[in-house]
Amino acid sequence: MSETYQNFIAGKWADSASGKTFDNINPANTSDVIGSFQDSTADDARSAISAAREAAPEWRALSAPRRGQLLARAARIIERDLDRIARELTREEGKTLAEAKAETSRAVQIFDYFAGEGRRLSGETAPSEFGRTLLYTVREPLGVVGLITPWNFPIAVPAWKLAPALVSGNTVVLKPASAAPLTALNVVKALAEAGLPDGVLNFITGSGAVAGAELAANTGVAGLSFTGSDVVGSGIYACVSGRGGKAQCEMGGKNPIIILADADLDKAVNLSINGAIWSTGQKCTATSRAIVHKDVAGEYTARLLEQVAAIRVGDGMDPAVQVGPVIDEVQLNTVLASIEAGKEEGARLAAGGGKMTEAPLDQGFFVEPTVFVDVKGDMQLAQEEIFGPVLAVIAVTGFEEAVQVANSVRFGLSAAICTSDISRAMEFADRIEAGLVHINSPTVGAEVQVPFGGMKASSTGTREQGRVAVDFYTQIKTVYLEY
Ligand code: UN1
Repeated sequence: MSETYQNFIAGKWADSASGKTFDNINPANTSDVIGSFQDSTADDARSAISAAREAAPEWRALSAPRRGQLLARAARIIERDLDRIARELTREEGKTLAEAKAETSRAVQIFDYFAGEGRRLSGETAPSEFGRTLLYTVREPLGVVGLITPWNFPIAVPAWKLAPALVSGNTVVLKPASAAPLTALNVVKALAEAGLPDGVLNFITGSGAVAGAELAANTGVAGLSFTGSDVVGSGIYACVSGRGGKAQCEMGGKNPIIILADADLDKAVNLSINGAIWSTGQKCTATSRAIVHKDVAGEYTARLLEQVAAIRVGDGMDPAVQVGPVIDEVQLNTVLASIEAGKEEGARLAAGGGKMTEAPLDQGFFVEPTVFVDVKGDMQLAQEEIFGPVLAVIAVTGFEEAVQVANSVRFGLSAAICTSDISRAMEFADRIEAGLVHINSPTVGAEVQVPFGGMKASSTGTREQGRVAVDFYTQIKTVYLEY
């Protein structure tokens, strides 16, 4: 019998008013049911919002350093339980245990970083034009914020929204993606154990179209931070900003790595595989286009294919495995459809391309690491986000064409270049339309102490992480004091 998990509202565990649940399945083995979660209704979301509203005055009255101390305590609890949390993460999301442990450690770092922010949540003072006047600003919380988080980083993304939201003095309703809700629940439990007062953090599971939509539409939710697909994010942004709320959406990417003729090709191959294939390509920061100088494209591709052929795909619990499954059947079909479309539009499939059917991989949603060559920049394969282990290799005549191809997509999250020419690298940093720029490092990865986010269709609203993360979760009040 698998366990039934409940919503957490006003400090109490509760069933949904719907009386319905949905199953959380292990993507590496679909007969392994991790548990049932509440299929929450709009009414459940409204109860969670009311609980958050009620808890708001007391929470904002607690000083920011004290709020920070609670986050630090939660960090210690996650650290204590890291092994179990990471195992449950792998079981529900599919990434390898090593990746799950690294992500859980990242959540610890995030809570520690924002714990410190409790002592730095400062405003500014300015000279007043008038005498005997103290002119200063303070940061105030928004009130109730809604957080809608994705399945692909089921602990890091909830952490990087929760920590700045809470330290800034907001109360929260968190709705994680239905494909990986247990890990978010583990974070909620850690914060409750750390002593977060009842109602400060409320947790509901269920469909984005019902519970998530209520968070977007409800005027009691002053701010909503979302990470997920482009289509859903654009809808949320329109809904929240349309009613005068504040919205922050982190959405898709179509991230390139440029490989110039002077690049260290072994390094270029490693960076490409790291960005495109690890975590099964299921990162908004994943590399999906390798834009390679024609003089080295043949050699780069040969070395890439050799490495790709050696990748071990399987259940992420197995320490020998390097790549886990995709998250579910819908995603599997989306990835396979993108691969088919790539073949139809004339790209040449050089590795992978199919579902893995050999036992025991037939029990899960496994896709072969896939490489396309002879890709043209305007093909769908080079334009649309795939969110799977698929890399498109595009040959170009030089730096100019590389930058032009790199920028010719609607997204602008992350971009990398591999070169030993520092001037070219800096010119790339100047001209690339991306919020995250990597020089001789992969398109993936995000350190907590610096801003994270994209340009163009990748992001709307202010940046996450770093000191600027609190910009979204606070509003500034300017005070004139004449004495
Ligand atoms: C990373 O590259 O390690 O949902 C972080 C995502 C991003 C996080 C990427 N918000 O994929």
